[in-house]
Amino acid sequence: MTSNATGPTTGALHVVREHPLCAETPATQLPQPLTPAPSVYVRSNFDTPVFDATHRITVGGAVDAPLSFPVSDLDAMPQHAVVMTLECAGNGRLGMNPVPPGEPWGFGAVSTTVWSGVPLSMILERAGVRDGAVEVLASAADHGPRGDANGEGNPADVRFQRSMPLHVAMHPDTLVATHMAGAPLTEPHGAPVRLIVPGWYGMASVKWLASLELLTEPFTGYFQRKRYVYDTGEHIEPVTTARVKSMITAPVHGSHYEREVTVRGWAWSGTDVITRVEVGIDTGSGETWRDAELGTAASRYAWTPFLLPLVLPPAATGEATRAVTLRTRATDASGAVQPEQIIWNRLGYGNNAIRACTIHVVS
Ligand SMILES: Nc1nc2c(c(=O)[nH]1)N[C@H]1C(S)=C(S)[C@@H](COP(=O)(O)O)O[C@H]1N2
Ligand SMILES: [Mo]
Repeated sequence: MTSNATGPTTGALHVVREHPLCAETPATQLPQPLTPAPSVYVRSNFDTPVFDATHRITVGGAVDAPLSFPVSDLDAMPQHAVVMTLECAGNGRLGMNPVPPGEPWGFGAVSTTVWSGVPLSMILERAGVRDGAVEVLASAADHGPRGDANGEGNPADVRFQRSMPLHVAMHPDTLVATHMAGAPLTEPHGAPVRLIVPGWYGMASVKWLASLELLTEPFTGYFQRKRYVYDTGEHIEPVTTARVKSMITAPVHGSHYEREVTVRGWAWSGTDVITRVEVGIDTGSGETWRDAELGTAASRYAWTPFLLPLVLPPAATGEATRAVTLRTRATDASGAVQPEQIIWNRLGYGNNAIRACTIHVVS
């Protein structure tokens, strides 16, 4: 199991790209139920926008009464906190073959933390959603040139914008968030205000939120139809909910262990709760599967811990070590199971395939 992309681990983050900042949670921090705030992964498409203290959020489109209010107004509204595992749709891209274009993410573009702020539904209700509205479009303050926005060789200035269906926007856990891990958002995570969309891959959680617009037709902008889409070559579909997935955090791939080993890790799904994690154990004579014990997740949207203590056979006579391959397969309550093979797509999103971890048993 290669746990991280290549690149330096500078302090709390494992940097994949410096400008704009794209950085993974280091493998050493992934065993934590709540990722320490400085180690929450960062994915930014453009340089961090500059806000002034008077930053206002506007709400328009198919509403009864368009709104414009300063971010500070959010503090006076009812607050709601959600513990959530946030994963970049590109997490695990390096595991694909051939590796698709895009940020070279290893397996650390996933973190779990507490997000808090005001339910988006409250703001939309204040504006009054009109009949006929089907989506909410969130527009951010960051933007930059994209070569493929208007066809080949015709770069255009593109703003970060994503939409979601109205029912997702109205879900009580979808937030206009101002805080992460109990502290005001830091710049890389979208200060002063961002969306948090539980159950969806990270791209829906628009940072540096500037405006909300109720649409009567589905949005077809760049980040909805050209990026964050599953492109199979024949068919293009926007990326939405996070696929069922699991990750072994111990033992560590490539390391040496004594015969008693406890397999531990996390399983999560944007669709429903985790109901089963199986561990595939291959000590050299074929793989056998055993059910791991599930622990309690911090919330419906947070990863579920699993563990399975094992006593592994010693190295064969004359051998110093025995190679043991471990794999995990998670299932959620909707019946979704991690696939054996990667579901390859041109832009490399949603890699939730079963992954192997090989260890060496000494004695
Ligand atoms: N405005 C804006 N919002 C954004 C992005 C961005 O580039 N600009 N990146 C998205 C993606 S792809 C992910 S995975 C998450 C990452 O959130 P984080 O950096 O707080 O971990 O932010 C999303 N929101
Ligand atoms: Mo992402």
